[in-house]
Amino acid sequence: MPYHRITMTHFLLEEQRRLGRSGSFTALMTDIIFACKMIAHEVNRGALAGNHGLAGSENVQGEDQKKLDVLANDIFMHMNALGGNYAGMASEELEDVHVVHGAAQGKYLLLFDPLDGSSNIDVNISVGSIFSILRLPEGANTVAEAAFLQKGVEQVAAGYALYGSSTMMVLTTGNGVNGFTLDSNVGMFMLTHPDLRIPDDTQEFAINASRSRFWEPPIKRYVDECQAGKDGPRGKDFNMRWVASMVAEVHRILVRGGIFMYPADSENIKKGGKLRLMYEANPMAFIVEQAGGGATTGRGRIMELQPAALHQRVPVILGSKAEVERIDAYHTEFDRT
Ligand code: AHM
Ligand code: MG
Repeated sequence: MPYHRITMTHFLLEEQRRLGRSGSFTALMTDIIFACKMIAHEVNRGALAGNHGLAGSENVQGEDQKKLDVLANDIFMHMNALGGNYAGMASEELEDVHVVHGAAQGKYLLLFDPLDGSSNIDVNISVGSIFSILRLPEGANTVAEAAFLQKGVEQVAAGYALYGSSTMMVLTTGNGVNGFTLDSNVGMFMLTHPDLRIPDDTQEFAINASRSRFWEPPIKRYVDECQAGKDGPRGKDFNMRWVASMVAEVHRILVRGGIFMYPADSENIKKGGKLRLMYEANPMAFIVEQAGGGATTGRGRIMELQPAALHQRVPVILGSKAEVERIDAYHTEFDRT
């Protein structure tokens, strides 16, 4: 009976009561939920809305922006500024932090990637929005970049919206991970995936194998061993996936286990890696760890890195805990020799 389900708003209110949290957290999540519903609507309309293709501009990372990157960013900025819950925001699509002005300046900072995996938009493959919420540091009277440069372990909440065959939101506030599916008939997210836990046992890995010529030996060793299958050192066959959409990959791992890797390699290391620490790696690491998995650069826990810049990039390896520990061990062994 679908109408016996718990809505995301009621879930948040219940969690607020249970954990003795203030109502402001529920309010700020409401703004994010609105933004994601609007982006879902635009993504779903696809070519009908004339939203496909390039915007004709580049973002701060020198990447071509798609029309939907720009639109999703505008929606996220607008909806989250309206509620007055945030003191500042930072986005993959904006070079500098955005200070939210207004009488009731909020206590939180919002970092987001409004539309991750946007190379998939024009081919109708899943994309998503990723967000990370931090507290405005005590005594910070200016909302400059420095206020945002907090370690991942300081995150108050993190989540993503997945615009896939159904629209979902997955959220952690540091108390497990819960998934909600949008019932588009009534316009509400319903709790469908309570207490998501990443299965320990896995036989699936995700990596962009076209970059194998650039990989470091520990990554090459791990992938070679997976590919060797039953007759290799792992003694079992593995399967491979690559959606090129991190939200979709992380979601698959939350549901059926596995590992996702965008490691440092000899080519991307000049920039520090491919994925961005503050609005891609940290929120996903928080979610994955809260679901019982692990998240590392190969040489340390992602959430313990001290960020040096807003758009900093990092190597990312996350998923089933035993696999993450194995890859860490391969790096340690390699670095020792
Ligand atoms: P984006 O933020 O510009 O969309 O880039 C991030 C995406 C991730 O979602 C995905 O894992 C990766 O880039 C795909 O990279 P590649 O093009 O090398 O397959
Ligand atoms: Mg991105």
